[in-house]
Amino acid sequence: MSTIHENSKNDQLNHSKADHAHDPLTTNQGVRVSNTDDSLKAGTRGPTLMEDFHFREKLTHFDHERIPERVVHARGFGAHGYFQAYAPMTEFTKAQFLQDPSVKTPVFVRFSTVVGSRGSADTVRDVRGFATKFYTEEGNYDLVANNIPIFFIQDAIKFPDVVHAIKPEPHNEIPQASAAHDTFWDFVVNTPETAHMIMWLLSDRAIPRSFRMMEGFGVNTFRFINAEGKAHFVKFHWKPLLGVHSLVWDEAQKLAGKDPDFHRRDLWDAISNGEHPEYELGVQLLAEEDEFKFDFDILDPTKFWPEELVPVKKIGKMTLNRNVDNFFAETEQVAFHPGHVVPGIDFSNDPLLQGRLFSYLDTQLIRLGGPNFHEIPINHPVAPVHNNQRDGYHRMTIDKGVTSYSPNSLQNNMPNPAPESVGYVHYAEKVEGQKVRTRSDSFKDFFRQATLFWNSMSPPEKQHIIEAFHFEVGSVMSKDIKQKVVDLFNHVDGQLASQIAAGIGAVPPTNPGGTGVTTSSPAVSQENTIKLPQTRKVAILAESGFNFPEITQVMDSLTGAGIHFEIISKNLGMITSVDGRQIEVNKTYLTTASIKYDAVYVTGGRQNVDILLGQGDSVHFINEAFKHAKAIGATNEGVDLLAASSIQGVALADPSTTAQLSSALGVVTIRNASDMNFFAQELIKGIAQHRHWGRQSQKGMIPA
Ligand code: HDE
Repeated sequence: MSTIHENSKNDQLNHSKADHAHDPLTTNQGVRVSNTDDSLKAGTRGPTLMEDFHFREKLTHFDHERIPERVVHARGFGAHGYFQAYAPMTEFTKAQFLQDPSVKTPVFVRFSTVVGSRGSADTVRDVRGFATKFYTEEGNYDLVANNIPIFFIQDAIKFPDVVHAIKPEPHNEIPQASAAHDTFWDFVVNTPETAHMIMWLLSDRAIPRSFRMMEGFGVNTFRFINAEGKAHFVKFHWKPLLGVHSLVWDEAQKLAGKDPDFHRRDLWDAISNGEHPEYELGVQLLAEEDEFKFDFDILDPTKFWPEELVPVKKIGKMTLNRNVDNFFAETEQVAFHPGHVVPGIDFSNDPLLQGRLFSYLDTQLIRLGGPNFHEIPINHPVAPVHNNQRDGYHRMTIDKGVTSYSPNSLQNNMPNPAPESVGYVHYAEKVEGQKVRTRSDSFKDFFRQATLFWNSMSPPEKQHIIEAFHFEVGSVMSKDIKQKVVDLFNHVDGQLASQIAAGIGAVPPTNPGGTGVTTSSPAVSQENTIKLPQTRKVAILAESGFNFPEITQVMDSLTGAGIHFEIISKNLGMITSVDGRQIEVNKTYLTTASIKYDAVYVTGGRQNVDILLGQGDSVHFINEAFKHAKAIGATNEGVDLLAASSIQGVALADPSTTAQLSSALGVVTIRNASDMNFFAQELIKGIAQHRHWGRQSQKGMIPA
């Protein structure tokens, strides 16, 4: 079988106008246009004439530029890349793209939020979509995943209900991109199967630091089928090589105003810088005979398979290495569908998955204007397409010949069905049953895994969940709904319910409840993730009067660790060191803020620090970074700015000591030192930690 090189898809997608950049402007009929700035008028001050075909065509096309946004996942951002398997997966699946480690299968990924409209902010609290299209040599395979491994509901027939409840309320279209309102929580308290998903939604998972630092989960149970027809149940995972990291809520909210494009900018910049995000594809495999081995139903999409029970086997790696050329043509027009599978991948009877198999094609027919959207370059497979489907809106293919039916003898019945050895053959699962509209009893445990998740959280993660309840449910108007939230989560954990009640003015449970589950699943806590300094971003606060060797030594060490930095100053332009050397400023306190960085460094120099001390913005920058638990470093006189801030509970380097490093809770300082490398390495360690939760107790005291 021929090998597909990622470039072949790239070439196919690259029929861009850029190739004709020097050709003159034309109409859509190819007629050259000599003036596109003035409409055709009867006299310079007279009326516009109907016969101005260029004007009419230009305006008509513009008037029709928008297509309906996706009903959910409207705001998204995509990138190209490739996938490579680690080793043949022949034992479990015959899918070709999972066999040969030398084959690079082209992919397109679209990350998204679920609830907000196309123009909403990136950093809202929400589930993130993580949809991947593999352009395999056997046809397109779509892994349409989310960054949370479970879902709100168990049956797809309830999807319109949960989406209507969480979307802005219908009478006033408020609030945008938020679950913090009455209709959503009304749905939750009346739908106890949502309890587990709510725990995840109110956890740090719903405010990721970056698309590059997010896991992906196929959520539904699928099947792998090998060449002998043997099946295994399978759950899909994406594991980012940079680890799983989140923002804090205050930061996420502020970013929504100061940089609504925070996540898309982060992904775009990383790929442009050659820091290609990588994710390992993992599978949890379960033999058919083990279907009933667990105390949850493996077809229930409100349950995950704890990794400690079913380990994740890493089977390949995806690298995202190319930004799109055109957002609309690629990211907006891409159409994913969990039903786009290739031989070797099949479905289970998960009732959410079964419903999804209907919905995606249906919604795309209206969104993309008819049945031919598979011909749009971003959706077109690299595998050849031959069938008897014809016509319809926007047909691109010019089909030849007289037959568009089967069987036919005029063209030897072509195109002929493929032999079973290569064609898609559905898994011959035996199915029997009465037609019923009821749910299996095995789906009726709504709370045990919610408790398991709660037990698995570290103390700061638990605290964040409680604060999220206080914000979300605290924004609900109905006292009755607020009380019912406490009652519902008392089924999960009595202490959790009491803590929720305390912040929202509700009555704590008289009989603290729970499920009795005492186990935990360490793999779901982000505290146990990979921690690296690479690709992190540091703000360097500096004004004229800094020490050139001091700042450049720190900058060099950061660069050496793969960390980016920006110089932030009162004004754009150049700042001058004590010995007259200049550095260019990247951002001012107006064009950026601490929330856009992972860490902050204050450099020394008496005059520099005296200016910083006189700027409320500089002090606020430090306070905010401290409150958000980020690494903070200062050298020499720079430590004075930290001393003047509201930082508490950590010792700073003493002016009387020489080159003695002080480092606690991610605050790293040194005075009277000439070699900065020692300091920089300690700061880099602090940056790699992502956040320093030991400051959690001081958080409430910091005015920022
Ligand atoms: Fe989707 N979902 N969904 N979903 N979904 C859509 O399809 C739907 C579900 C997911 O970047 C829609 O083309 C139903 C789970 C992603 O273009 C729509 C149910 C998971 C994306 C739809 C679910 C997802 C969508 C809207 C059963 C995680 C964005 C636009 C309750 C595994 C793909 C579109 C992109 C998009 C239906 C639940 C992931 C309406 C009926 C579970 C990542 O067809």
